[in-house]
Amino acid sequence: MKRTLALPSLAAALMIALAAAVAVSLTSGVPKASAYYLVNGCDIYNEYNGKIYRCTPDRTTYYTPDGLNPNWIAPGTEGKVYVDDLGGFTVNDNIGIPPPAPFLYYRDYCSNPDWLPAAFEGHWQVACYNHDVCYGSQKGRLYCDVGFWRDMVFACRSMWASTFVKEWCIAEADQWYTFVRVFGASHYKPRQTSYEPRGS
Ligand SMILES: [Ca+2]
Repeated sequence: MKRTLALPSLAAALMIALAAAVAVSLTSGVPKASAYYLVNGCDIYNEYNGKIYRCTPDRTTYYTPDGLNPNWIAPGTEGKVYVDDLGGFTVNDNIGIPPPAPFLYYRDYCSNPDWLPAAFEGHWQVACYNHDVCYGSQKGRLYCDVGFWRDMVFACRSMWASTFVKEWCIAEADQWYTFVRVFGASHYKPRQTSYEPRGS
């Protein structure tokens, strides 16, 4: 009987050793700087998801997970943009669209599915509200999504928390940004009333 008990623990020890070896081989090629900030003091090697996030040149935010500088995406991008009477381009943000409802701190503006990690949802309510308002105002879906990323990152960096928690926050913001890029299109509709966004 003692032998049958010993075998699983030996197998477990071997698996742990194997996992450690794999972990070492995976991380050995990743540049690591002290305190996880890379040479320019702004780019980060994110310990939580193993990705590197590059600061924008003005250092106000990071490039999106799909490599865009949020500050370079103009209103109207990937949205409905019309040519006006004078030949210029306008975004139809105030053509028949009622103004948005004000932000209410006790509402939940993040309509996230259960399977999406949401440890920082409480920090992103303003980001979610702004994103809803932006979609409702038809300011351009990509423009709204990169703004959402910028708002979430801002909230992560503003938190009173350890570097690791901030990196965890940015890793989840990455997932949320990817989520709105993939699933946001059907929600990109003009606001119908001034009770929107409602939240829940
Ligand atoms: Ca929610």
